[in-house]
Amino acid sequence: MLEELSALKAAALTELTQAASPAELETIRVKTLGKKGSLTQILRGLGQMNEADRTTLGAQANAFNEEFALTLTRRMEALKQQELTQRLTREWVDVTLPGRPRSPGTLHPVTRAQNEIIHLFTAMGFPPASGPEVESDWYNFEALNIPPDHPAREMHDTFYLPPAPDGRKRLLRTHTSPVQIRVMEGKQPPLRAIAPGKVFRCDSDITHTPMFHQVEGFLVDEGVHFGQLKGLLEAFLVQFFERPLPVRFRPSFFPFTEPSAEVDMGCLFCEGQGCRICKRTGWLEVLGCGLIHPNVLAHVGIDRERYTGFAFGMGVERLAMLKYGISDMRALFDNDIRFLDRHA
Ligand code: 2NL
Repeated sequence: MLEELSALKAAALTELTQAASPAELETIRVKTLGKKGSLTQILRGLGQMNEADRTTLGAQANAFNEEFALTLTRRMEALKQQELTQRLTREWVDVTLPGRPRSPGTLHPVTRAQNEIIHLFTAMGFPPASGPEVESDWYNFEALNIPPDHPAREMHDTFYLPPAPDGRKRLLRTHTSPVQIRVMEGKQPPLRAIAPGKVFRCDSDITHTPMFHQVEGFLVDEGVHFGQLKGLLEAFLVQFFERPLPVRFRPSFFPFTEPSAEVDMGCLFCEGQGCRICKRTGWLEVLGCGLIHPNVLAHVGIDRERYTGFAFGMGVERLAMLKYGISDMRALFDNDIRFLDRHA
């Protein structure tokens, strides 16, 4: 019996040292100390033995039990440590590697130009106003003294939408003037605002896109005259282009202003000498303006005998191109990330 126990002990301890995983250790433990385990059987058999045998065998069995438990614990620790070392090698991460750079993004040149225009006019007392992009014929045309047979009203230029449920004509605004009509209607002078926003025209080639941005502005009060308009627009251009500039006003025509003028500034690229960009004229056309037509004032309920006003309008894409030296307008609409990064 003693020999059997000794052999059993040797075998069990060898098995423990050779076990390759915690799971194998568990199998050996059950085989030895489980309900039907080899050592368990022997301990159970002690009861039927005489006292002398029981004492000798019992002592040996207890020693076996203790050594087995100790070896099991040590081996378990060793295997766990080994497993951890293997995982640490396998799942190794270099936390000192630099991250993949990600571009934070920038504002589009048109947005930056528009923000700057809004900033400058706000500083000069013209608060920004907004209004719907889907408009009625009245706000976009009639109130602005644009007669039904005016070329700007042709299908060619205006995007017409299906009529409203009440049958009224609907269209995409072709300028931001309707916003200014909405600011004026039902109010009395002094009034002033700027109207930045998207406008839509059914026109598309290298210099025209069906959607573009405009900033218009107006002022109505007693005694408003063209000299104030000139001073305001000159001050705006010098600040926007951040340099002293010659500015000239050429007579022109708009149905909603009388008199009307187009505003040119000295070419930024050749300083008035004449180049491709100014088509050899030395001048760049940048604005339209005039004194608000009395018919327009009457349409919004302002006394056309007592009050006068001025108004102006500019294309934001064109001003952005001149300010940032962009020669092809299509670059503003392609959304090529390399172009946008260059103009950050
Ligand atoms: C241009 C010319 C202009 C206006 C816009 C306007 C608005 C009202 C009344 C009278 Cl509510 N006028 N706007 C006046 C003159 C010129 O824009 O070249 N825009 C890009």
